[in-house]
Order: sequence, then structure tokens, then C-alpha cells
Amino acid sequence: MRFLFFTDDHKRGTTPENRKDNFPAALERKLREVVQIARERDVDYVLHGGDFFDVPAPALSVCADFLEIFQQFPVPVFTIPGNHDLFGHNSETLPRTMLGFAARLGIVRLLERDPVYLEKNGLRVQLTGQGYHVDMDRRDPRLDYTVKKKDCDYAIHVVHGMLLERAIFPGAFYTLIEQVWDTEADFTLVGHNHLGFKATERDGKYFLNPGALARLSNHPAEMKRPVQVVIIDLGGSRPAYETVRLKSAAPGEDVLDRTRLEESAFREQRLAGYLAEVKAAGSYRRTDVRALLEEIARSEKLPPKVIQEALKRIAQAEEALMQGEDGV
Ligand SMILES: [Mn+2]
Repeated sequence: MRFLFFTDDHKRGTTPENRKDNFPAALERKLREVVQIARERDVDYVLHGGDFFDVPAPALSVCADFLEIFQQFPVPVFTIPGNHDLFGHNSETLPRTMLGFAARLGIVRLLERDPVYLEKNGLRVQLTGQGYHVDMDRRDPRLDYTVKKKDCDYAIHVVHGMLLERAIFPGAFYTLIEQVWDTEADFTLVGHNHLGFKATERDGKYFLNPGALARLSNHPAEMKRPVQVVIIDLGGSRPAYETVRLKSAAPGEDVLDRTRLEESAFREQRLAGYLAEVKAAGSYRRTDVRALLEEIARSEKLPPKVIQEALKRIAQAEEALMQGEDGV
């Protein structure tokens, strides 16, 4: 049984400011190549790690253009919602999003904690997924990243979260691979961190994030990294995987704007100055609105239901804003 995994394609109808080319056209070429690879490699299933769309409800024409390509996959496509797919990072809004819509029409299938079992040539594979939610990388990471293996030969778990090999700057929300080694999944396939991480294996358990299919930022590492998909083969005597680079992905320097990189270095300096002022004004370490809310709630000792209500209203506000914006 063979799988093709890729993630974070952020389908959208406009070109991000950091790109010099026509982003939707470039993404269309990449996705057509992914469909071709799925055919050539004769995969049985396609797995997608979330951030299927760049916003929860893109314009209808944008959805139609890209979903048409997804319909060309000769096999089922399983995915999970990423943070960009949801209004206010709230998984309850999924039915009102375009990803929810595509799933309802059967163009993609959504993975959940409740396993799907796949069988071929006497091989039984357990497939689960964990989409993004407001507590991702904030609560006990084993609740999101680990699974139990039951009645199967292999287990694959797909997650949209900030899983990393080593710690990054303090104050960021992330999970380290070493915190979730006890998962029983043979393959933990991860999206969200666009730069990806080096394939990691311990005791025959693999953790893979090949990086985003889309390059949205002009971070120097984003300029250099490969744009790739992963092929997993469970048909042999032991599981195997390989990465396949996309031929249609232009070199980073050709599509990402360096002048903006210099400008953004300047902006980052100014932002750092601004953040220093925010820190000086209060003891808050976060800049994300939800995280800030949590800190305020903690310091003010607000009851959980007040926090829940505030999170709900943030999601509603984002949803209302998006709908007024024609999904751009
Ligand atoms: Mn993403």
C-alpha cells in the first residue's frame, strides 16, 4: 500500500506580497504535478496535512479552479483542517468553511481521531488525523500527537501543529518530537511548520514534515528549502519512504522577493522595538490575539467560561470580517 503525503498548499486566488510571480498559476502547476506523481507512483491514497485553503472561505471561482484539480487525483484524498481553514482557529466553524464544503461533496475526506481502516493484499492500515484547534501545542501534546495502534499492521497519524526537532524562541507554542515518542503510530505526518524538519526515526517510528507546498514568506530558509512531497510504501518487508522534489517549483530566488526581505528586516527591527514597548507596558509575552487573551485571563483570574465566550466571539468576528471581504 502506497501513500503520497503533502501539506500546506494554502490555495488562494491572489499573489502574496512576498512573491514576484503569479502565485495561483504557480500553485496550479505544482498541484497538477502532484496529481501526476500520484499516478506515476501508483499510490493508493493521498494524505494532506492541512491549510488546504489560505482562508476559511475563498471566493467560489478560486475554490472551483483548485477543487477541479483535486478531482483529478485517481485515488481518495484524506485531509485535516489547518489553522487557515478555520474561522478563528475554531474547529466548530468547519461546517461553514470551504474545506467543510469540499468534504461534504466527497472531494476530500476528513480524518479524525476515530480511525479509518484501509486494506490491501492482506495489509491493514489504521489512519487517524488531528486538525488544528485553539489548544494545539498548548495542552498536553500527547492528546494531539500520539495514537494507540489497534487491529492493524501499521498506523499513520496526520497532525497540523508546530512539531519541532528542537526548541525555538521562548514564548512560542510548539511541541518537541521527543515529547511524543511514545506514540504507537509508525508514521506521524505533520503540517503547519512551513519549513518542515529533517525526517526523524526512532525504534522504527517516523516523524515527517516535508515542508509546505506553498512558499508564502521570504524567510531566508524558505528561499533555499526544497518543495516536495513524500511517498510512503508499506508493501515491502519494512516500511519505506522517500521525498520527491517538484520539478515545477521554481528556485526560491526566482519567486520570492529579496528586496522585500531587506524591507522586512527593517520592519522586524521596528516590530522588535514595538514589542519591547508592549512588554514594558505590561507583563504580556504574546502577540497572538488568542494567546494574549489567555494571558490576560490568567493574570486577571477570569473564569474559563469567560475565556471560552471571548474565543467564540473572536471566531465569529473573524468569520463576519471574512464574509465581507470576498474571501481574499
Ligand atoms: Mn500553513
